[in-house]
Amino acid sequence: MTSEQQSPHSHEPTHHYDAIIIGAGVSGLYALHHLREMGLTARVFDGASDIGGTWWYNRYPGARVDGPGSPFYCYTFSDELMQEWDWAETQSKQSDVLKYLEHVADKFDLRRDIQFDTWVQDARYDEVAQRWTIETRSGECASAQYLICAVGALSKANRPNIAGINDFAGECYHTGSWPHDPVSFEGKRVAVIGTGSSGVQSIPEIAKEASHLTVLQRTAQFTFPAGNRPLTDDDLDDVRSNWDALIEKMRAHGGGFPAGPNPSRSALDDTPEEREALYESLWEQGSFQIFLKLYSDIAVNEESNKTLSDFVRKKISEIVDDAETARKLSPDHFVMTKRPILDAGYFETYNRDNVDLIDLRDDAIVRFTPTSVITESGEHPIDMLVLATGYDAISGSMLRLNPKGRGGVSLKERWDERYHNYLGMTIGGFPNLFMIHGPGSPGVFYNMPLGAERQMDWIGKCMDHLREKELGSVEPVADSEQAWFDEVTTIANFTLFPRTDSWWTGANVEGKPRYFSAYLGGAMYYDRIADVAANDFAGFVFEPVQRSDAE
Ligand code: NA7
Repeated sequence: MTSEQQSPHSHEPTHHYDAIIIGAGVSGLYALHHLREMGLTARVFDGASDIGGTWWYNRYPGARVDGPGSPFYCYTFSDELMQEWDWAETQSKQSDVLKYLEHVADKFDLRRDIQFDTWVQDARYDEVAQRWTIETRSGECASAQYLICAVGALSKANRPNIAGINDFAGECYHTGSWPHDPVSFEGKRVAVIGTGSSGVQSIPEIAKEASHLTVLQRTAQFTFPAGNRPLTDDDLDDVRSNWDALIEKMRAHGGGFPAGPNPSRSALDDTPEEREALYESLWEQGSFQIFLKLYSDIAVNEESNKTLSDFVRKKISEIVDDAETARKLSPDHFVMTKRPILDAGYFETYNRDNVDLIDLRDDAIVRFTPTSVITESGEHPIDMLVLATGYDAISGSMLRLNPKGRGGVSLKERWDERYHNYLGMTIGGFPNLFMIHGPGSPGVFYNMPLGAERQMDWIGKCMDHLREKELGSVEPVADSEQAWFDEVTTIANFTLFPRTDSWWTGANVEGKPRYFSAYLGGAMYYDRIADVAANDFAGFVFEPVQRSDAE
């Protein structure tokens, strides 16, 4: 018997639903809407005080969409929603995305089925009742046939374990749980740890206000100009009048963008001059479009990859005045194999007199004191510490929930060495549990609102199948999990991605299993899951509805 088995819920469930959804972010909101459309009862639980998930928490200065530009980072299920919403900029700022989600919640009256400020601390499957019971931190219990985990791929903060960090007495913020009240950097000496998307977006903004900024960089990053600009009425009219065709294009594209496939030629097919001209024009244009118009083999061929990384390193050396700083800022991994970043004047920020860069590879942090950070080269007095140190990504929030499946076995036990799953949505031994953007799915490699809709639509079909056939539970068999792992791994190993330490490979969190767990097959994923549904949900095992003796 596991330790989890010995601590059953303290209360009986007081509320019963068809489905419980954990998380009121982009995925959870759509899940609720879709289940209602199916005529099912559903309740959403979220620890935050309002909707938004990642867009609720990530309020750091400079926070913007750095994926598909607006208006394509959005839901597609309602034409009316598209027609009536005015996006302001191509790379929407956090507050605009949140306003959009608030509008969605109002328009579809979602809040009445969402319970905020409610942290779900336990979820257990009852094999006899074929239902999940969740328990909240305040001891409230509820049950449902289905558990939808919309817990976010980038939700559990990764906080560095550095000597003395808890003794630091100044203000300290993680970008992923930024205060709601404005934070002033005015006249302050600020240190930022981390140069991923959050660091790269916030560093130029902090530098404008702080008296001094020290950036503590562990890994230099490839970042590209965001090219953010206001959207004109013509831009929006154009999108609105072609919306159906654009949705089709997004659904056919590997990343869920309204673009055709990348040019089908290798970087090595062009002359150095032709390559330079292409890279220069993409750099000039900016935005995620850069990645959609690159040669097809940048992420799979070392030599092709080097042509682009050399180009970016050259750009860094041109932009950054101090040669030593430019050297420190020049990444040495394969470009694209860490999350590509879009920035607004990131490299230029290092030309400011009030900004210093410390390369932790040459000058490691020794410890924090109440008033400073000490690195090998000396002490740096600071008033504020910003942790832009990212997340225990992809698997972290599922493991934090740690549901208990058949026999009381916990997810932590099941996922000890690998994130066993089938289709990135289901887990053997955890019947009737579905993940959105979980390990094994395209997740963060896909336009996430669209990906959430498409996964949830499939989950709805699976639920329909159970209803029609009067089945009580569904879960994948071990062979389909193994085959799915092989498929995910084979596709990933065809690329350069697994060869770089990143949060995609679990390398950013000590003790995490180290392998590439996202499905990189692009649009093929949606064909795969559609085929499974069309073949009576091949690879799954179903149980009939259990009848109690009294019935
Ligand atoms: P990321 O991309 O994981 O970036 C975190 C950064 O923090 C990255 O530069 C890390 O270096 C660095 N880091 C993490 N832990 C430490 C410690 N202990 N010491 C020094 N530096 C550290 O997170 P973001 O929040 O920026 O972005 C997450 C995603 O959100 C983003 O990709 C978008 O999809 C939206 P490393 O590279 O691991 O060496």
